[in-house]
Amino acid sequence: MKENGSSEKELFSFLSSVRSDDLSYDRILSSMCTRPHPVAVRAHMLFIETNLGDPGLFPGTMGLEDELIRMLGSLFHHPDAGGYATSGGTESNIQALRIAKKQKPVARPNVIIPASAHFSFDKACDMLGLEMRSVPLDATYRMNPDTVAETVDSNTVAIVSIVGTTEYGMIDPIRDIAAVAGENGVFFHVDAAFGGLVAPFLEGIPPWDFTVPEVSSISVDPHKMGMSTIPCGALLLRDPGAFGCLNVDTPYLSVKKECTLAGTRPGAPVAGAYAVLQYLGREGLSAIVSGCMENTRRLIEGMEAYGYPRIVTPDVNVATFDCPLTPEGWRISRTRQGHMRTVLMPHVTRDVVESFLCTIGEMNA
Ligand code: 0PR
Repeated sequence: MKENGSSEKELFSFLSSVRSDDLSYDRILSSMCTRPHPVAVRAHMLFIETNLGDPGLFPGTMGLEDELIRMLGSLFHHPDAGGYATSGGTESNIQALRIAKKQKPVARPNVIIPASAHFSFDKACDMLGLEMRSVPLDATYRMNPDTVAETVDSNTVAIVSIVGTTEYGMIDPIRDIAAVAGENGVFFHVDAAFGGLVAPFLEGIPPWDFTVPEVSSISVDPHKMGMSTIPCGALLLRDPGAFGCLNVDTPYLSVKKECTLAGTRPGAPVAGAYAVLQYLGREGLSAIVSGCMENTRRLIEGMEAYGYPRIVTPDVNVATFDCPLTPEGWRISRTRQGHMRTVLMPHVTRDVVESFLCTIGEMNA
């Protein structure tokens, strides 16, 4: 640190130049985050100094968090679900597995996850001393309920399924896996970090949320398809009382117990998430999801016209291709199997898709 501070002008000219080293979302097809909605940014700034780690000091913000959870709960057909705003899918998944483990104290606990699971489960299992049983997917890149039934045993504390897989955009057969969880009395966590704000607005998706009675918990991230400011995730529990097993005493705070993983928690992104959901409503969110799905179909059609077939028809706005190209000026990613992976976020508009297809066409010529 310098002895004497910089001038504001000098400082911000430096910060602007650093920021310009970052890529612009315009040409990013590899991210599950997007430019936050303007109302999210405005709400975020209004709550910039709030700390939900000591909610008694910020009762207004705490009420907003409750309201956010209520909105998400009712979107998932259980307005009375318990929940809190996390820093994202990783924290939500860790917390869900902590609860599952505490609910079933066995000597050698294991968790069954699909091979498509996000790497946050590796972290969670490592931290919690859980054996991670990763089961292979079926030919459609979804978790296979029969394989889950063969893998579950008396030491299984949780089964995890995914709504909107990170790499291929698939929705697991939640009802069938729920049946296995139910028969074995096992905690069933649905990771809808990405798809939780997509699936409610799609036609013809089988029930996957709290309407399925065996679903114990759901992760959903407003900072992904909710266009909130980063970081805002949420963990919802069917039984709000189940959070109690995580409580620790916080004697000198304004509340005397805390079940969250983080201590200090920003209220600003919670306000951002609330603002987007309230401002857009179901109709607005549904229109955004329709646009993203339409663009996903268009990209698949365009890539196939150039001879690069889809790997699978995705349930949500993630498209993957058998395509070895590295399109210059664009960011795409590669799945573990080496397939080209694109995420059709709201910033990937129809014009962006056409421009990307032009690049592919030029490389193909
Ligand atoms: N569960 C699922 C299904 C996810 O896709 C992700 C993240 C998580 C959990 C973890 O969420 P957090 O990262 O919020 O803790 N999926 C993205 C991924 O790994 C996250 C991401 C977003 C990565 C933007 C890169 C990026 O530019 O691809």
